Amino acid sequence: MQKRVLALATVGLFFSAAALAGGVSFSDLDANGDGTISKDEAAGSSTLAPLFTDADRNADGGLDKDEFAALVQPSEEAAPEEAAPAPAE
Ligand SMILES: [Ca+2]
Ligand SMILES: [Ca+2]
Repeated sequence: MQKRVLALATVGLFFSAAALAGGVSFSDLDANGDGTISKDEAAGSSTLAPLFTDADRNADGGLDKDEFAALVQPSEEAAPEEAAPAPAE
């Protein structure tokens, strides 16, 4: 069991959005297999957790496959929505 924890910790060190695309699948993160990565499930990933709110584009509290795909592989075809005002203050 110790080995597994170490392996997970090591994965976490170089876990990035790019690594998400390369090494971790949607189903790996969707621990309960309900088709959505909940905030709790995302919390298991130190990289995905801080990205969660951004990635949850429809703000329903979970990442569906489309949202996850957009996160790990920013689409060249998707219409940019960067113009949306950010509630910074
Ligand atoms: Ca889930
Ligand atoms: Ca969502």
